[in-house]
Amino acid sequence: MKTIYLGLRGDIIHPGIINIIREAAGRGEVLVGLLTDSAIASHKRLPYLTWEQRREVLENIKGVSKVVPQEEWSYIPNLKKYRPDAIIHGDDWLSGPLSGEREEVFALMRETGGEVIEIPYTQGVNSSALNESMRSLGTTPDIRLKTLRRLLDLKKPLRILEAHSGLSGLIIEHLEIKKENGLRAFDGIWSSSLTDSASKGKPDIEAVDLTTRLQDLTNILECTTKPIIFDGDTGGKSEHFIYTVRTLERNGVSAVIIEDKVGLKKNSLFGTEVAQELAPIEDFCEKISSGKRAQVTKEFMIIARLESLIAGQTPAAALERAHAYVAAGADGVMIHSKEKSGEDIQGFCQKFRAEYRSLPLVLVPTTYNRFTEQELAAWGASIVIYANHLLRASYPAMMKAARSILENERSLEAEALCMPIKEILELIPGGK
Ligand code: SPV
Ligand code: MG
Repeated sequence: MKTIYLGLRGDIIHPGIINIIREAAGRGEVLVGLLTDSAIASHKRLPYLTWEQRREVLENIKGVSKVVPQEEWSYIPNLKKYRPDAIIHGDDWLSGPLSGEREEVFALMRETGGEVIEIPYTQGVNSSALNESMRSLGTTPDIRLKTLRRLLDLKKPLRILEAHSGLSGLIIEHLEIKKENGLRAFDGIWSSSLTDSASKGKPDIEAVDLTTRLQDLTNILECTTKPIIFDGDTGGKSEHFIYTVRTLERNGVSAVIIEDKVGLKKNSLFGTEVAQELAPIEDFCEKISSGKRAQVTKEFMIIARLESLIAGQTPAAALERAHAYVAAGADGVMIHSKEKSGEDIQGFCQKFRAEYRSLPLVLVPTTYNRFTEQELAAWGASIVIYANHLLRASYPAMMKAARSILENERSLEAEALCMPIKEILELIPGGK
């Protein structure tokens, strides 16, 4: 009996997949190479089902003999490992992003004397289109909440961008660019206190109460499915923080980040002469552990934000606080700085990673923005947050249009600065 290799994502089973399994089974034993979460995460959005769940489904489909993990996006390592007599694929890879894979597979199979079977692609159904329509149906709070931890296990660093409205959330949800090694997209959303308050014309001093922050968050939740990290400011009093934690969990938020400042909170990037006062270590630890005790799910994360560098202290002082916060139950730490050189952050990361090999470490490179994500990951970053860029990009664009209307006493000239009405209607689901 010949062995026929079939590489699959297997998240959404549709008639096209049943067809290719049937075709393969007619030619021999079907060995399914089931892509692992990390193989998929490098190219496409994370599957809805875990690898084990997907394996269980596939093993029970008629015609499948065996399911093995395919750890890489490329078929090559598994073809070398299992040496099947043939590999089967839909002819959709004749052109487009998979054509490179096809060439590699042909070359290898020629070398090993194996066969490449191409069958006509089942028109009208494919996983990508189904994935897209599933996304439009949304997600559940439970699935969304867990996604951040799943992603943290799979790739570094996670790329998170700030949203302050449904519209900005839609950009993060849908924007993808094609790169040589697959599609590139954002992994999740930062709900920023700075941009949330600024979009309301208010200062970033915890003046926007949690209820109002959550109303805005609801707009983002309603039109997105990606995981959300919530900027919890100082977290308020421990007695109040426990309610915040539960409310965020109920809404499907994956993590809250709270900062160790006391008194009237000012934005960390604000150029004040007077340094913000840091919370006594024990008080902040108590807040973290109250939050941890209060949470209902095991996946929700409380991340402790260290403001030591902002307050003019050394990386060593920040590390001392990190020790205490982790011991109090923090699921990760964020280290912040407004130093452009990035030296202080790098110094902290080095010390931190020497002690905590895999504990999530969050960086917010607003000022030290010349470092790429890969460089920050090499320092030890698990998550990179672009904390305010959509709001800061939108304001000058709005100013330009407003100024043009004032200058010209009509909107003809401003038209070129604006997206066409048709496009904005198409952008919003159900808007047409
Ligand atoms: C925010 O986005 O509100 C933050 C990050 O807290 S920062 O503005 O850099 O302090
Ligand atoms: Mg903030």
